[in-house]
Amino acid sequence: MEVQWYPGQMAKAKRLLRENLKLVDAIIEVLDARIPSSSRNPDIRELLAAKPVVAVLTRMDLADKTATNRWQEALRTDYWGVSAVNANTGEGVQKLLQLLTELPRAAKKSNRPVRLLVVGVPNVGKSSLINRLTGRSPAITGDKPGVTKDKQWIRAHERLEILDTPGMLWPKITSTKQAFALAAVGSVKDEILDPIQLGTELIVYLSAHNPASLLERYKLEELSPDAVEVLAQIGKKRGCLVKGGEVDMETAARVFIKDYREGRLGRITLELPGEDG
Ligand SMILES: Nc1nc2c(ncn2[C@@H]2O[C@H](COP(=O)(O)OP(=O)(O)OP(=O)(O)O)[C@@H](O)[C@H]2O)c(=O)[nH]1
Ligand SMILES: [Mg+2]
Repeated sequence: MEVQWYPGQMAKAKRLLRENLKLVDAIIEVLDARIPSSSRNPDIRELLAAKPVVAVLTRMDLADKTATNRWQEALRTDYWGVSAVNANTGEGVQKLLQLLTELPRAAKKSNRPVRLLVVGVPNVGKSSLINRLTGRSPAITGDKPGVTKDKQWIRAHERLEILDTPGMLWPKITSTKQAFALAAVGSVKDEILDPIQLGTELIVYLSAHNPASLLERYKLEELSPDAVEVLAQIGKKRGCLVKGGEVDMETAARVFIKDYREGRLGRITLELPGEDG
């Protein structure tokens, strides 16, 4: 999990990104399949515009299948290519590799492999994806003419090399809805979150969009319109109690958020194409 972002850090991240962009032919922007819109960083659009960008939706195993298909379709207008993967198991990675080998090289005459940089907001699956694409093969150094010497390239395919360090993008938070989405999937620092607030917001969202996920997971008879009450019921079911039988609300909220993040409530996407990000 990344630290809180300050203007100085953002400027530094942007500078590093600008430097690394010069070295590559194309970019992979990693997005969380449950919040593809909120996990994009619009600040860097114009920076990336010079090279082809492939959107990779990670955590497809945690997202609604139909929603992921719709997102892939919708994102195709903005990206050179779009793919969805489970970066833990490798599902979808072969298809992505196939797509990546079709990328054009910036320097047409050279015979070297296509070079890629992976970018994305914190905790979105950048490192997992790089490991999946490269099969953890040993890093190869890029000390060839015209390439900065201290960069490590990892071979992903005979025609592909990936820069070993991903580019960190800061979450761009412009609305409470977006703050909620990024917090729900774990891309903002947990320490700056109020778990009870996030937990109750997630309950409000699920009560409206997917009440069955709550009813089934926690074996509830019905959902109270009061999210705090629902959180207390969840805490009871999950054994988050303090002496005297009272529910420990903060622990209940943390357990509930973890349940969502790990897919124990089902495959639930939090935003759909066309909604305001
Ligand atoms: N279920 C599931 N979990 C994933 C997937 N991709 C990544 N994860 C998990 O998400 C967490 C974060 O993954 P990382 O690869 O470390 O993410 P990152 O973007 O490199 O994170 P930072 O470097 O901290 O910004 C890990 O616990 C991964 O196992 C996926 O496709 N499905
Ligand atoms: Mg990482």
